[in-house]
Amino acid sequence: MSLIQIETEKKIGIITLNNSKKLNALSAELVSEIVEALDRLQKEKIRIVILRAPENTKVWSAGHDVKELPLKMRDPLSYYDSLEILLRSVEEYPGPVIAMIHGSVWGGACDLIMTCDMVIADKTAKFAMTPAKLGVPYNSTGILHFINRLPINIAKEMFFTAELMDADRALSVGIINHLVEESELFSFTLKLAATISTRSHLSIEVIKEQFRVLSKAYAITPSAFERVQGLRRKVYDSHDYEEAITAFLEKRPANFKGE
Ligand code: KGA
Repeated sequence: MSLIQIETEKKIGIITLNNSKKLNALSAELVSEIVEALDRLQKEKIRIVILRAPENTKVWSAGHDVKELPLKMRDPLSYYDSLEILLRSVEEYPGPVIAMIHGSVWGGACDLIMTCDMVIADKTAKFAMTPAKLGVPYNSTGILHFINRLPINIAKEMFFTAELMDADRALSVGIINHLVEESELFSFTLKLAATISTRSHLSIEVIKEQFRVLSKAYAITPSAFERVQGLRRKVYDSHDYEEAITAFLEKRPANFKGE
């Protein structure tokens, strides 16, 4: 059975994450369905996609499937990790991908909505960036998604506290483009997409690609890159990483030692 639903309405693609039993955790299986859906919509020349969860869901997505993260000694967020494949597929979609948010958004799913081109939400929306809860050395492209979107002090607060940020604050710091009534969430998002669909697809496709290329135009030396990877490795080789993943699986708080 499919973990997502795909519809099209007025040449707008709508992908609904529909695995509520697993709180839409971004498992390799769910991710591959989303990536395939994006490929299919692209082939059908659908120029705008809305990414949503079912109505009345409490959790939009619980983030990376923690049960699929390596337990120790391996980079949990390397280039071919399913989350990373999904983020690149959203970034490279040749038209806007709009995140429509009702409910809480955790960790990798928070990175996903930061990677989407726009975010429309209602008051139930909440956002938490959780690697420090899980002892995860977040990856550099992921950090960059937040640097590009938020003031650095706000991004740091999200990463350092791993607390949920409510919809009003998320609007004020710029995570959310529009905060709308729950009853109007879908109609508002669809109307925004419909407006965009009257503009030049070609122009929008190229402008999106320019934003993508330019927002990544940070040159670092090979040794700086290797240093960052080395620092990250210290984290995923640590007691704290193994302890936090084990604690999640055992449904208990992690006991961090800082080593
Ligand atoms: N991955 C895998 N399983 C998950 C999961 C996740 N991210 N989140 C929840 N589950 C499982 C959970 O173990 C339980 O399984 C079921 O979903 C319902 O969750 O039925 P089981 O086998 O026991 P639960 O906790 O009972 O539901 P709840 O009480 O309604 O609470 C919902 C929330 C979302 C508050 C709670 O499940 C939660 O805190 N989940 C973890 C959210 C999180 O921290 N996500 C970040 C994942 O890390 C991540 O994306 C990265 C890469 N990162 O942070 O660096």
